Amino acid sequence: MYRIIKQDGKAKRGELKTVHGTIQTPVFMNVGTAAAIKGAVSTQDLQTLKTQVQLSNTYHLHVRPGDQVVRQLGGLHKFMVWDKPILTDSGGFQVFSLASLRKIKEEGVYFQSHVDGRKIFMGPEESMRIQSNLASTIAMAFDECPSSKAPKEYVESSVERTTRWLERCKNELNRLNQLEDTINKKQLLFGINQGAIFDEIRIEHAKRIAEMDLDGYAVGGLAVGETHEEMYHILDATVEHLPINKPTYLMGVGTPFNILEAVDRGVDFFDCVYPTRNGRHGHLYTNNGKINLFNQKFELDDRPIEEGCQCPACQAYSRAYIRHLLKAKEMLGMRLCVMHNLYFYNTMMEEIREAIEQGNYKKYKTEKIRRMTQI
Ligand code: PRF
Ligand code: ZN
Repeated sequence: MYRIIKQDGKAKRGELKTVHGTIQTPVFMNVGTAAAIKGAVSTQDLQTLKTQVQLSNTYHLHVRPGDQVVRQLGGLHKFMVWDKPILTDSGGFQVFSLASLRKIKEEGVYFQSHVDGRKIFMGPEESMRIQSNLASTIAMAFDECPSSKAPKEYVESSVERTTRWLERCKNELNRLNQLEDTINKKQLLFGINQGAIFDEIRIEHAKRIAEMDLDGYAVGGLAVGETHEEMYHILDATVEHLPINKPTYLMGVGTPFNILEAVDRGVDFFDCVYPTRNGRHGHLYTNNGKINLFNQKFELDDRPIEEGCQCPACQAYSRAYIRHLLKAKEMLGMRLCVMHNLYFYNTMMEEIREAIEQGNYKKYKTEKIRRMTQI
């Protein structure tokens, strides 16, 4: 059950109660694609980094180790030793970005595994069965994410198929949730809005899926090559047609700036590889902007990554030392950087929630952006 605690303009401060605990929103979900946070960060570490939700991927876990393996070991929570909520993405998007030789048909998608070239078929029912085997807290609907450059006629027919797929997802998950040996019988389903950068298609699709009474609604198909202005425009047009009393999730977004803007347009959930991927490359987020620890100027810098930061990296180590670790390709270097970045994101989300509660979100957003862009 989702409830709004406070609204400030369009910004929502909410909470989603699940069988794995309550999620305070707006929230950033930490990406552990293959049931692992890249950068040697453990689920125990995540507890100290204020992570509320972990995100994993249906496609990756189906290919390796196999969702049947995870199921036999008691589900993803037990497997990775994480008792808080987990959201699984449906596989659609990853199939489109990773797999080769894919063929999209009404029944689903035929493709070759990026690991061993094996031929695989995945449709709405398969995606739901895999996610049910993984026993995540929230399952995502199986969708197609058309390119931001796709012609309007293609996007129109693709979105219609995604709607039919959503109905099939809903029916299949309902069935699975009633089976005796299903691990998580309370698995939630979020639908996904698509429509590339065409307002009318987005709005009509939003209205269609809003009627389906799902547990939450995602806006997919953004941050795939369109401009930031186009993304904000689509959010402005679309989010108001999704049910306000359900959580809204902007998939795969984004920079701290994107998150601050999207919260202001009513988004509750986010996920993105930026903090982990950038951390592994020594790119660090601070309240005074991004820094690159490979830069020569940090060679003798004995200050922490960010003064006052309570993360495990900043509590103990200097920029100079972490820079050395990175240059020596020591795993600890990446690990410390990823931990700092996740802590930065999760702390920003905490500040966002606090600002909405106080009713001064706009002021907070303006000030945060000003600080982060000053250097
Ligand atoms: N669909 C799904 N997962 C996603 C996306 C999508 O459109 C995106 C787009 N940014 C990220 N992850 N299923
Ligand atoms: Zn830190």
